[in-house]
Amino acid sequence: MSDVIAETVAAISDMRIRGAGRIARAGATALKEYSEMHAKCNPKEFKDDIIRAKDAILASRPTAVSLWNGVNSSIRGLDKTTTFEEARDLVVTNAAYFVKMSSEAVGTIAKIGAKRIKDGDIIMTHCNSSAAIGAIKEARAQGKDIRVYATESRPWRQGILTVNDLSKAGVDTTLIIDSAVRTVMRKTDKVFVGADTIASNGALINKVGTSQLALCAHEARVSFNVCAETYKFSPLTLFGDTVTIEEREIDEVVKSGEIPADVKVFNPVFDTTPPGYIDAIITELGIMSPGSVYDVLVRQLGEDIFN
Ligand code: RUB
Repeated sequence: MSDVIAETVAAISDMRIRGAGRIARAGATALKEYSEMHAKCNPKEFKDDIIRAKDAILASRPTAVSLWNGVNSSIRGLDKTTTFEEARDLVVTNAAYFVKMSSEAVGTIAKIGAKRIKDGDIIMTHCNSSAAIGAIKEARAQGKDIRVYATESRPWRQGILTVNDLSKAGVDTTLIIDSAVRTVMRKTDKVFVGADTIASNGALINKVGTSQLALCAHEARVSFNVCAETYKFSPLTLFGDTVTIEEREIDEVVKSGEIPADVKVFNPVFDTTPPGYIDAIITELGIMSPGSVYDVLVRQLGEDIFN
């Protein structure tokens, strides 16, 4: 495996690069750089190398379909190319387009999402989503006086990144432990979270604990908003695949020797929120209900759906 692919796979696996949007852009960028530096060879050899690289990147983290969409859109049309140059240029152009489009989508979601946040709102967020944080920061930049409760998000504690980012942006931010979600929901007006994957039925797969925020929001009649670029929508689920929920090492939860050797540790890092608990999915195409995800997927796939 080339250095650029191996380094990206390692960085995604050990979470130096994390968050569904970022890993997707990292995967596409790695394919672009690998193509640019690939020595001239026969097209078949190049295509085989790219497919191997794509598969290695996909194996780095299994849950976020953004990664799948990022790398697969980077190689779309590769099988139809006939020369090395044509194949290389296709991957470089496709990957660059994905990176640009996905970054712009986050900016658009921030603008649309901010309109859903009113002056005086108290918002709860979970983990560390650049899309959700973007909307909150945009609302603050527009001068809205808002407060945010951010969950710690054990075991990786991505909430620490979130509170640092929000605090720097001048947002009145309070860190809470994950088990305080139901208690604090009573003081909350709106929940804003991100997405790793949205299934064709509108179900949300995001950091473990997201479904607890959704349940508590439902109970307290607090609106539950998901900020998600449409490349987080999963074409795979349209054709019956289920989403693999990543399980990570137990040493992320307990230190060695801390618990008896016969005690097992289960460390799923994502969970599923049923569509009925979601009020709005805020995308770069606009705000939609979970029931619209199917139509967007069908439109995105276009003629490919019949192949
Ligand atoms: C991060 C997480 C984020 C989504 C969306 O999990 O669950 O909410 O990935 O993030 P992890 P973004 O830290 O395990 O990657 O909006 O930045 O794409």
